[in-house]
Amino acid sequence: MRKEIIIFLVMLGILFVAGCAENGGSEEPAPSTPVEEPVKEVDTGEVAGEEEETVTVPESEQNETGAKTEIVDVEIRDYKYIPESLNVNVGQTVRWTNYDSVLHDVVGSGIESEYLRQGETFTYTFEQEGTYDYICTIHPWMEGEVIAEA
Ligand SMILES: [Cu+2]
Repeated sequence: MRKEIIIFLVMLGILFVAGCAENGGSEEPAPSTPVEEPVKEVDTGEVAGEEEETVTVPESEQNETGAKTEIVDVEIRDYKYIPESLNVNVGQTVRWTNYDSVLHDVVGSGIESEYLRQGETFTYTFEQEGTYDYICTIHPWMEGEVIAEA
């Protein structure tokens, strides 16, 4: 009987030790909670990066508006100059484009283009301030003007 009691006590001791080992194992996940806090800091860093990307978009738009001031377009469409009256700064270049299937030209105030076929362009740079009236010599009722200001 003593041997059975000793074996019983030994088995109880093994179970007790095993229980302590399991409790010790269950305590290990607890330290994992502080690990989640550094992850939140990384998230705020990513948001700051997205804000920097949105700032770069307006810079490209500024470049586009700067390029538009170099050449100003006038359309020749349906026997009209569009716009009929145009204000530019001295030194700027105006580009006329004929969108009609018939010939047109741009003549007057020192401006003299060739006959422009459909899709052809004519450019003139206004070096002096003043009002430049011009017409189409083929259709003299077509009138336009460019006002160059210093
Ligand atoms: Cu014409």
